[in-house]
Amino acid sequence: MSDKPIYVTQPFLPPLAEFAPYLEQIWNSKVLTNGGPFHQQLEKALCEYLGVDHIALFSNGTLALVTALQSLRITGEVITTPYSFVATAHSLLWNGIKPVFVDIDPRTLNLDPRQIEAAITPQTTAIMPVHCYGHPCDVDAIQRIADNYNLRVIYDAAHAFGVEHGGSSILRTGDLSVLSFHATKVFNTFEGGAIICPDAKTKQRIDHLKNFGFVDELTVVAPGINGKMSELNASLGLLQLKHIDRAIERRKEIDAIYRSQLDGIKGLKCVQDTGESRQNHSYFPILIDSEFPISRDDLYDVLKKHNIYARRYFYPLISEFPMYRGLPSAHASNLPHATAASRQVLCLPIYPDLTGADQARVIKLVKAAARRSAAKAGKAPTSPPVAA
Ligand code: T4K
Repeated sequence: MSDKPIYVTQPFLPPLAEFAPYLEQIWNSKVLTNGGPFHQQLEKALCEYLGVDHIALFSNGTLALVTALQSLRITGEVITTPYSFVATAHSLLWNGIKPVFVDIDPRTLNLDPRQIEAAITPQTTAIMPVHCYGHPCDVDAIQRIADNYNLRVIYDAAHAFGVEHGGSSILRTGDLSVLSFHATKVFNTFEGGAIICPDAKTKQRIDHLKNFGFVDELTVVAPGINGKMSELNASLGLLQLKHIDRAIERRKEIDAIYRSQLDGIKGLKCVQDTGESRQNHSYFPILIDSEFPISRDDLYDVLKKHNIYARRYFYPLISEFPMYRGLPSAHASNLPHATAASRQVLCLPIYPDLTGADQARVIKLVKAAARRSAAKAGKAPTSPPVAA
């Protein structure tokens, strides 16, 4: 196996020389954290870029989720999706809240609003949906239910940096939205995250909560956590913003090539957008069903054997992990669409530095796997033949 490894993603990093002046400034000022100048500049710059009113930066998306729930004093039960990264539900457990899993819409892979009402109980206080792969949830339907039942809505928008819906930021919907700036995300600050909130008062409460609950030197108003973003991460964020449009543009090109090459292969479906007016192409998930000549796991293994590390996001479902599977809502019979998607999904490599040749390697292997296995099973090829 001599081919170089290709991972599901690789962080975008600007030229190192461009980062040096930021580092110099940090070294000279010796202001490393606690809301320094880069932190303040990045909050302002992100509000402008994303088209939102208030943003509170965090050291990662998970602490931002935990704090978002605290800031709205959410308790009891929260309705959420099992088809996500574990951090979504973990943030509920960290707050002593019971997650109630509701199935996804098989077309969008997001929380299905039609299933939410049946899961509401007197203990329900909020809904935590996820804009999975950066494709917006049905925010209008979710808001209608929330308004009817007096529930709060906190979006896990970890995948949704820069995504717009009807010409406006998707982060403006619900009560709060939470972003992740982890290395694997469209916009990264190494580690990082943020809460987007609609008003200054909520932002102030969030800012207290992420700084141990300190209001001033002598006043602590809540048992807050240390969730602050450092100056190093914030300065990188400022630099990343200069490159982000080109990075998303490059993702769009890669996405288009996958679709043109893979769409139409029997048993393989490229997950579609949900009608967003601006996409970010954060992931490239395909669904492999029984009409494809090999299983999703066999395809994963074939790629791995050739040093291509596609990922099964999100398998297993959150509801299948030991700390959740005892919940009544975690039963597979309650979650048929999420269960099916988690067994079919494979996320193919997509990131700005993925070369055309590397992407061609991925596509060729997917097509060849389908063709060879079909031949072995005596089936007709499911895709146009490719050179060996
Ligand atoms: N909500 C949702 C819906 C999320 O998806 C996430 C995170 C969160 C909340 C929580 O946000 P954070 O607290 O993380 O800010 C990764 C990420 O660690 C995680 O951030 C992400 N979601 C999740 C979907 O994926 P792993 O365990 O799959 O990551 P890992 O280390 O296997 O990385 C994947 C590939 O990326 C590697 O094979 C190579 C490449 N990579 C990764 C890192 C970390 C690099 O090239 N460089 C790197 O530094 O979880």
